[in-house]
Amino acid sequence: MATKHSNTKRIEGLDKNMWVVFSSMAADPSVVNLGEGFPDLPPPPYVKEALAKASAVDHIHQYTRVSGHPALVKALSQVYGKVYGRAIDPFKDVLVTVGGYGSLFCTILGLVEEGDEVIIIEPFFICYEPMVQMAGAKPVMIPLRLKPGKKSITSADWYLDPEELSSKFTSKTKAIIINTPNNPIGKVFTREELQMIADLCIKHDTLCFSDEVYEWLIYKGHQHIKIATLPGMWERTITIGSAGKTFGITGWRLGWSIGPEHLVKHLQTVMEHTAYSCPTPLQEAVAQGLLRDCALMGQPDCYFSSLAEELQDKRDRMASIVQAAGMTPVLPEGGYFMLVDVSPLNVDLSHMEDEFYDIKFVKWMIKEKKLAPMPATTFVGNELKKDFEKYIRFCFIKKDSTIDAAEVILKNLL
Ligand code: IK2
Repeated sequence: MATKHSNTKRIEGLDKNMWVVFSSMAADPSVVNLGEGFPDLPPPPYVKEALAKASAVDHIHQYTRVSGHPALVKALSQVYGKVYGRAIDPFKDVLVTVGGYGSLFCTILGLVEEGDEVIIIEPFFICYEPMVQMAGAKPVMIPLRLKPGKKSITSADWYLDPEELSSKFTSKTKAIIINTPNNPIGKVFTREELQMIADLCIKHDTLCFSDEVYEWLIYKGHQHIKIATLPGMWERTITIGSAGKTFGITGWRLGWSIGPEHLVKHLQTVMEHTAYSCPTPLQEAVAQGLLRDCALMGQPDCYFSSLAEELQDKRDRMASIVQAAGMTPVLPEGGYFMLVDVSPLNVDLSHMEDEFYDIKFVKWMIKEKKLAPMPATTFVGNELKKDFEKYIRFCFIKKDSTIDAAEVILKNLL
C-alpha cells in the first residue's frame, strides 16, 4: 500500500536500471571496458585549452543565461545554420541542456501530456521509455525488422515496415522519437525512410523528436540527413545534440535542443524550473571548439569529419576481431557501437540464474573474461527481448591499446 514515504507513480518500476548495474561492473579497472559509450581517446586539445583559458576569467564562474550561454548558442546557430541551410535564431531556436539526456528530458516533459501516445522505434536509447512514462504518456513501440536470410549483416539490413509504422499512429499520437545514427544498431536512416516518417508526422499532425547525438559519426558511403530539413518538418521537430558525443567529452554533460521557437520555448520553461542553467566555463569552451570546427567544415582537419575517419578503421578492425573469434558483427553505418551476434559460440550458461541470454553472457564475459560489453535486451521492450538476447554491444571509440587488449581476450575466449 502506498504511504507518504512511497515513490511517485511516475517513477514506478524505474528503479531497476540494468544500465547502472553493468556500467559499474565494467568500471572495475581490471576489466577492458567496451561497455558504456564513451571514448578513452583524449579530447581535441583545443577544447581542453579553451576550458583552461575560460576558467582564468573570474566572471565565467557565475551563472549564465538560463537557456544557454550567449557564446555557445551563437556558436550553435552558426554551425547548424550551415547544416540546416536556414537561419537559426540563437536566442529562440536553441536550448542548452545537461547533455543529450537533458535535451530529451526538457523535450518530453515540455511537450508530452498525460494520456498522449509516443511512438518509439526499437531498439532505442534506454531513457526514452522512462521519460515518456514520467510524462504520464504511453510508449508505443515499433520494431526495426531484420531482412531475412542474410549472412553478413549491416545496420542497413534493419528497416521500418511502412504499413506497420502507419498502424501505430492514432489520434492520441503526440510524437515519434527517432534516433539516427541509431544506438545500438548503428543504422543511419536514409532520406526515403525519413520522408516516410515525415509524411506520417504531417498527415497526423505529430511532433518528431530526433535524437542525432552521433550526427557527425557517419562512415563512408552514408549520409546523415536531418529530418528537420525535410519540407514541413522544421516546425514540428526538436533535434537533440550532444557536446559529449561531438567532442568526446561525455563528462562535461552538455547538450542542446534545436527547433522552432514555438516548441523550444516550452523546453526552456522545463529547464528554467529544473536544472536552471548549465556550467558557464564548459559552455564557453564548447563554444570555442564549435567555432574552430565550423570554420574548418569541409576541410580534412575539421574534427566533425576527421573523428569519423579515425573511427572507420577502428570499426573495421573490431568487426574482424569479432569475426575471428567466431561471432557475427553487425557493421554499423554510423555511431560508435557494434552489435554482435554471440549465438554461433554456443556458450553454455545454463548454470547461471535464469535471465535473458545476453544478460548472462555479459555477466560471464565481465566476470570470467574481464571484457565488458553491454547486453542488447536493455535497448528493447518486452516483446522484442527474445529476438535480441543473442546480441551484445561493443563500443569501439577506444585507444588502439584498449582494442588490442580486447582482441587478446576474444582470441582466447573459449
Ligand atoms: N541519445 C543517445 C542515442 C545516446 O547514445 C546518448 C548517450 N548515451 O550513450 C551511452 C551508451 O549508450 O553507452 C544520449 C542520447 C545522451 O547523450 P549525453 O551523454 O550527451 O547525455
